[in-house]
Amino acid sequence: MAMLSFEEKYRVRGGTLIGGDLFDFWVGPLYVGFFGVTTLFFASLGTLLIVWAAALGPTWNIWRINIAPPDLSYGLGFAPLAEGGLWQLITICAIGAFCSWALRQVEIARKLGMGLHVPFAFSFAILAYVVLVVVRPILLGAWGHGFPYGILSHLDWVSNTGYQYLHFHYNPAHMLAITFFFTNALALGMHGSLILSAANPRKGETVKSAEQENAYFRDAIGYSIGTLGIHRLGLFLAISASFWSAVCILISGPFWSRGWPEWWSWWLNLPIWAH
Ligand code: UQ1
Repeated sequence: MAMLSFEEKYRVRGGTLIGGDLFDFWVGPLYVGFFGVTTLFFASLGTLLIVWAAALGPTWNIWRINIAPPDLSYGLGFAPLAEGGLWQLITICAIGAFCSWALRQVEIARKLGMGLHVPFAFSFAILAYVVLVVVRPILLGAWGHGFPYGILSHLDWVSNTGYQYLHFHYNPAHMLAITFFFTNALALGMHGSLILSAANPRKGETVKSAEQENAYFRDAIGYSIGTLGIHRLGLFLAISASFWSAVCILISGPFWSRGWPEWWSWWLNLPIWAH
């Protein structure tokens, strides 16, 4: 593959977090790095363990394969491989791969003298996963509270866990998370369409600039957040969606074990209503 002219300029040694020059090179278009190697190690081992666990199960139907966490009776101990132990090892590999990937993002950003916004953003996705399979299970006292690895089975888990709290939409943190997901989709829809509209002028006309982008929104709603601002807003909305998702499941069980509709009785019990 031909190397782009700017790639050569930026392919410089250094900026690594550990290991010095160890693995500090490129293979084809990809940077390797110490954490590229650890990512590959954890991702490959984890995938092999998933295939092994699937082979122990009753089906190769991709929708129905299910790798369950240990039974609640194992508490926070290790379980035999075929009884959730593989789920535990797969979870360790997943966290190893995700954290390696985040550190790889840090090393690449450092090499290029960029900010650490990408690994910062990605860490919120890792946080949401770790809350589900590590933090909440520990607070509830058993690995069995983690979610099973399977396409349909993890959906069943979400559904069952939701109904356990009667109506999950009454969870205030869930409300916030959904609001951020929807607003994020709105912002990206507005941003993507605005950029494409500026990049696709009438036939024969030049591509439009940030001036027209700003003017469009000032005309439409009297306010433009600006070209840098929309990206700050997008990052804030996206990490907030992940953050409140993590909070909404973390508080369900460890900090609130009844139905979520009942949580709102604090509102009905305010002393300001006429009796
Ligand atoms: C916006 O104001 C803006 O600045 C010119 C953008 O940058 C290209 C945008 O993409 C969008 C969507 C907006 C409008 C957003 C708000 C919150 C008013």
